[in-house]
Amino acid sequence: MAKARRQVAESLKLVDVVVELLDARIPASSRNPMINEILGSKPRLIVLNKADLADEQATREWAAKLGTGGTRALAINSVQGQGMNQVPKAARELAAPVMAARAAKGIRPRAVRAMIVGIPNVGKSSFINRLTGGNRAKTGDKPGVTRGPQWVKVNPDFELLDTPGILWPKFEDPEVGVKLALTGAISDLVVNIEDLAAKLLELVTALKPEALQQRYKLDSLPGEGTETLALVGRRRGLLVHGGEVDLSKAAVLVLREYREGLLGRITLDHP
Ligand SMILES: Nc1nc2c(ncn2[C@@H]2O[C@H](COP(=O)(O)OP(=O)(O)OP(=O)(O)O)[C@@H](O)[C@H]2O)c(=O)[nH]1
Ligand SMILES: [Mg+2]
Repeated sequence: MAKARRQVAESLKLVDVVVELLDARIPASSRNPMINEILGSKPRLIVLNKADLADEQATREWAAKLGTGGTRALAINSVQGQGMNQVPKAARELAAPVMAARAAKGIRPRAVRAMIVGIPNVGKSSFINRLTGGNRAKTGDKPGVTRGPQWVKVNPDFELLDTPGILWPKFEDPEVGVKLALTGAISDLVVNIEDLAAKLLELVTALKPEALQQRYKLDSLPGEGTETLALVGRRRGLLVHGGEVDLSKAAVLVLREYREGLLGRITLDHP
């Protein structure tokens, strides 16, 4: 974690703007709690990525809440590209004061430079690839060609640092840990997936019960996650010998369907 922070701090010196990627389904939980300390006063564009999987109204509220006091906030989908075309313009506007100060000192104009930061799996690589149209920096086929940071040109006025900064999320709060695991920032291998799926079902029962009832054709929802998980497993015929529900298979199914957006667009953090 300390190493990742040091790398971000080093890269920060090279850029005019930071693009902070958050998961639109969990804008609070996917934020590094030290972010303001790490990024300081550098102009910042907050990008709510995976907006296609999040509740639209909640995303609008989050964008309004986060995009204040010199920080801009945009909602995008890095896979399909929705919202992406606003990024270079927003970065240029954020960097305008710095660019003006450079010009006033007689420094030759150059493209606005930005770096991407975000937690694991938030979509940093997808974002860079989509923004640059896969036009990544050439590294050369001879050793010794690459010296210093690699810049990827988005357009003549906007360049991205090729290496995204990884910022670890906060694990201490169990509620945050669950949300990070649900959205894929923490590997399923380090959590109990039956507990995780049960927790998801409890969250969705509270937020969008009709989505669960429709998806799994359930007349009523028990409220207790493991019981709901058993109902889902029975509905889908995931049984072991003796007719008991295979909770492990049911958990894998529910988690996959949530992550693919099949339960609907559900935001787990509320502004
Ligand atoms: N639905 C949806 N999926 C996305 C979006 N952006 C990225 N993904 C998916 O999220 C997963 C992680 O994306 P990456 O771009 O690899 O994320 P990353 O931040 O580079 O991950 P690390 O390098 O492991 O830290 C992939 O399966 C992407 O296809 C998005 O806007 N919408
Ligand atoms: Mg990546």
